[in-house]
Amino acid sequence: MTQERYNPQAIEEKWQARWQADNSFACSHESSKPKYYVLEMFPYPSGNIHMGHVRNYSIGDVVARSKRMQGFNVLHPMGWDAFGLPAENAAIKNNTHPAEWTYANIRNMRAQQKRLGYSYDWSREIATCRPEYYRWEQMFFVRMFEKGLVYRKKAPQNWCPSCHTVLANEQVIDGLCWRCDSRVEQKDLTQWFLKITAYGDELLDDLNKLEGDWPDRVIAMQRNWIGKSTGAAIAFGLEKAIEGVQGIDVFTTRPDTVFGVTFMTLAPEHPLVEKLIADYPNAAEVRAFVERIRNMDRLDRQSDGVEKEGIFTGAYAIHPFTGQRVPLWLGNFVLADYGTGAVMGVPAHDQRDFEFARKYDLPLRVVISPAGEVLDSESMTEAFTADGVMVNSGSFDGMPNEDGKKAVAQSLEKEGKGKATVQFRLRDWNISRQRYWGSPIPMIYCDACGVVPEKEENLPVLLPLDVKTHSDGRSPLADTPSFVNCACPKCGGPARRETDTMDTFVESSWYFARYTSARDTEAPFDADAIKYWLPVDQYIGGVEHAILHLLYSRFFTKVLRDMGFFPADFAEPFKNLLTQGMVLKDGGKMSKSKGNVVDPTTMIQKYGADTVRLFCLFAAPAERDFDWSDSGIEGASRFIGRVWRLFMEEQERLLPLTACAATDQDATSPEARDLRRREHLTVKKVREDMSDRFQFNTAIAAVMELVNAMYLSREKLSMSEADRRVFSSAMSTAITLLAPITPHICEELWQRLGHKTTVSEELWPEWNETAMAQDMLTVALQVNGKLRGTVEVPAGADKAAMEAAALADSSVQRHLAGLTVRKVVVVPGKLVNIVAN
Ligand code: ANZ
Ligand code: ZN
Repeated sequence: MTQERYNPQAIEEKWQARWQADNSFACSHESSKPKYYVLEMFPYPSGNIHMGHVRNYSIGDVVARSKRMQGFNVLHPMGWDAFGLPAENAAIKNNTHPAEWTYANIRNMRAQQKRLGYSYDWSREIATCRPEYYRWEQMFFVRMFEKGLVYRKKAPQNWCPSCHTVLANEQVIDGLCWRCDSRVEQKDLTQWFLKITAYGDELLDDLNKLEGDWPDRVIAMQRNWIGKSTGAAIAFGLEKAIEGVQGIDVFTTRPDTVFGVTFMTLAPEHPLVEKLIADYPNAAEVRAFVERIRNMDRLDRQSDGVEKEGIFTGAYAIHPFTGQRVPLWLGNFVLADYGTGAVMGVPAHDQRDFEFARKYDLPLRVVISPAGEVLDSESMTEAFTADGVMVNSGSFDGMPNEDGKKAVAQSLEKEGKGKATVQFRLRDWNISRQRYWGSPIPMIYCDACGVVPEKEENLPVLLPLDVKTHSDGRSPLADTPSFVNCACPKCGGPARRETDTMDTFVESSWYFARYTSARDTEAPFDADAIKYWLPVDQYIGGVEHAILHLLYSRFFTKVLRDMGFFPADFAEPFKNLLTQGMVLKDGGKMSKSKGNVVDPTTMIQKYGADTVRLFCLFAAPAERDFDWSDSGIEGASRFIGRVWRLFMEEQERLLPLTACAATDQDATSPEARDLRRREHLTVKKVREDMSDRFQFNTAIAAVMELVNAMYLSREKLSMSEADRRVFSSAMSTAITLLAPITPHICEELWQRLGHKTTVSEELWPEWNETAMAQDMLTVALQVNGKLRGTVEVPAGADKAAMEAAALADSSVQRHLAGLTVRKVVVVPGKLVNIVAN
């Protein structure tokens, strides 16, 4: 009899069509079931999905499908992070429109996702470039402006002098313009900022709530990015007064070292530099230094490896305690936008200052001493940064330096020369992009009224689509009069629109909430839907988004809560976070340039979607990287083939049972009890691995063992009704447990079993402790054919286990004393005879 061949293409397309026709995965918040919201980070519509996407979405889909099978009402949506620079670049290159390029890519990628059988509620699909979406973002912006959470300020931008355009960081390659190779300059432009720093403390404190549910590493990165430092602001006077300037403030985390100051270092961009050098003969040299450092990369300037460089300004400050003169220097390592942009130099106790002082021959002054030891500033080879006792510090001498931090700050405060402060590394969020393909910033400039937000009832400010992109990347908005010219919302007079668009990270900061109310045209969110669905129970994505995207989403959550869109007690958007590992090839990243990209579509054509999904989940634990391998995907394919074959070969044995349907009364023979025990053990293992730990790989391995056990039990089980029930129950359990992972073949087999409903609607079985209890057998133990004792072994024990049990028996050991074992004969389930002399 020829057996029907497994044809994944036909089976998968059949079930995908069925799910679509039945709207199988649509959900509503009007449900009495407990909810579960699982979300994968939505993709940028770049053109094609890659293996990293497949892994990400396959993990999400297993979670979604298995939670449904555990009785949850599951929200599992998908959408498109559709604004952004690549669309503009592609449009320039291929002479199309960014919108056309974007929508074509969305169509393509959506079809690929559907071909992978993901259980999305497609009725909630969103694309952030659609006015139905970004109109709400503009409304949030206006409301944030009204609450004082939005402001304008000058900030340096990458500027190409020959293209006359601002460049995104990605368009600056080794300091040169990506198009014309001109050296990129920094140019100050007025930009819009969101005041994320207003939420700095809350963003930091609420990380405690995520402990245990987010990867420790991600929490640490968030903490670090927010970067709260406790210390003091200290005011240094100036030797020569500058009009209107009291002095120069520094921020320090070590006020206890204030007596060790031998110089001060300002950022080259510090606003007082020009005034300080006004009468200095070397002013021109200082200006040249400033120019050079300003054009250095910000990150480079901060990194430890970068050579410290500085220049003397000719000016002096006055020490707040000693009244001594302190030379004022500029230094490349001092950042203009951290603290006050000025640092008190304490070379004996700060490593950077130490290196700086050695390089420019500035004096060291030891003011913290390790207990019972005297440090010699001459012979020090590095700064002493540990704790100790204050010395050379006037009335503070002898004080432990930890106490000194507070005492110095208090003393300064009394004198009006400083105070204890905290400082955040977190900066306000610059959301202005001098780009076309983004959401317009809904602000208007009126000669009479100044800067005015667009009226809410006039939103959205539509991004005009009938424009041509400029080949140099300049935004066409500025020279589109129908866009720029408008009426002032306040006085009705002629006014001009802002032509910058928003950073695309703004769209991705609130999309997770929009899925709850994706088709609402009256409001951004439906209050009931928000209350029911949020927070996201499980968020899944790449660790590359561990800082900014998550931080911005957390910020928006708090802002939207304070605006009344989210419940007042709502704090965090993502309850659990899984950062999945990468899919590598030969240990490296897949990339077009290396030519080692494995294309999901090719793999689906060759093996089917179920096999691709299975391999992505079986290859490694979800957080870890794995290597794409031909043998791995072949292995996954073989396993699916084994399930298919077993089913086909055993069709006349199979009954249309549900999972775990066989009872104690059915499992009468030891073989039947064995298979049923294995069945229940598998249910337990899979449920534990998949519900709390997301150990898909070990869960799959457990089902593989069950399938092996079914192959082995075929000969041992009879065609009695009871044995058929036991076998069929095990088959239904395997299908049910595999359904979230390889849904198509499971639906097909389920239907062929004779079920009228889909396996997607099944509930996962519960395991049964009594079914898992092992049958114990009494085994006779012989030494040279003579009975020397008995031992209890589990019914399924193999030869090796029985031999080991026999050799461990104390009576056997006594009779073997002084003899050498020559041979061990094992009769499974009955007897072990040890031949020795
Ligand atoms: C004197 C001092 C003595 C410092 C000492 C440290 C150790 P975090 O933890 O990052 O907040 N600093 C302040 N403003 C700076 C700026 N704009 N650019 C670069 N460095 C700056 O570090 C704060 C410390 O970094 C401050 O404390 C200051 O150096 C420096 F034994 O002041 B400290
Ligand atoms: Zn006006």
